[in-house]
Amino acid sequence: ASKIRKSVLVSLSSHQDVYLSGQQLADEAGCSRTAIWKHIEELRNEGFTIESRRKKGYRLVGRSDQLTENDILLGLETKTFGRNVVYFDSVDSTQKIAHQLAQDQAPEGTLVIAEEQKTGRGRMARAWYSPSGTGIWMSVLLRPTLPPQKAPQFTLITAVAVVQAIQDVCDIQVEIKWPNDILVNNRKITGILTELQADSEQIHSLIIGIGMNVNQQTDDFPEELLDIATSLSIAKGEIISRAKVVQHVMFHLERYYKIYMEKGFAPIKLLWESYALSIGKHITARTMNGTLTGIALGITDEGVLLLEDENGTIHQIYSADIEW
Ligand code: BT5
Repeated sequence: ASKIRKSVLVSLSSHQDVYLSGQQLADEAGCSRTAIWKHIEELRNEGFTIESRRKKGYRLVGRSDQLTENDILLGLETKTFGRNVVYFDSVDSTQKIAHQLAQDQAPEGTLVIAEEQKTGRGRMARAWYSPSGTGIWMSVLLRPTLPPQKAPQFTLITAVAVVQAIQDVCDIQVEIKWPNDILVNNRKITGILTELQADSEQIHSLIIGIGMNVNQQTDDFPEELLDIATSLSIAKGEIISRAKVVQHVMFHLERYYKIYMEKGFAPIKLLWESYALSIGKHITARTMNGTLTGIALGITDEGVLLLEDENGTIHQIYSADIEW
């Protein structure tokens, strides 16, 4: 049934300037006219605005900004990433669901996405604010054949993909703050959380969580985020299609994942550094083992941050929050 619905949607969206008769749609989808009528109703329930005119047929006039499977699939230009969509109106955390699906043998590229997260999470058990209707809260499942030490690189690969997706859709200036923040005007617009299931030799599953503020306006943020967070819509001054952002993130993530698996981290590292804010700056890094200050020299081929302190000692930092 969902295959027919997709076919109807594709027909309608590729002929938005004309009416298509029920018969035409039925022929293209290979089903009866009665079935078409039922699928049109279903599509309307999913938020598509479809006009119907007697004797003329149907025409797609618009869509609401939803993130259901069809919203994401229509216009998606990937081979595998985001092809299997698991959607929720509300969920505790898409990371948690993706971990479960990883164990249930879900295919690589599976995308778990929710309109709202009740207990969205950041690194080190911090909370990630994920209200309904305005953001993108999603987790992507990957199964690279790599040792677990490579996992942190995926945060950086994802950051590059997100930057390019934002540039495609919104054409605004964004920057990366090592390791997992994407900033606009020095405020956080996206956070990335890479988790894994692995043994000591090999990654079994990588779960990449991406939280993007898209259509929030200033009043929508809670007090404690007012000074540190922003959204694409605030930066751009218009409402942004979330489905389109998701499609572009999937496209670039798939592309960079392929480049990475074929050519290694070097090409990604170059791009990453071109978007990074912190390199060359005097920074403070708060790690689990204490605080370090010095100059951020760059990242290694493993994605580790190099910090040179005032004695000239170079420290390798695997995980930290940085400030400058
Ligand atoms: C992160 O952690 O930035 C990773 C966020 C990952 C969220 C995604 S959403 C889909 C998937 N499912 C999940 O449950 N999580 C992932 P971290 O670097 O630890 O930053 C967390 C900090 O960011 C918090 O302590 C707040 O200060 C701030 N913060 C929380 N919500 C925010 C928001 N919506 N926008 C900007 N900043 C936020």
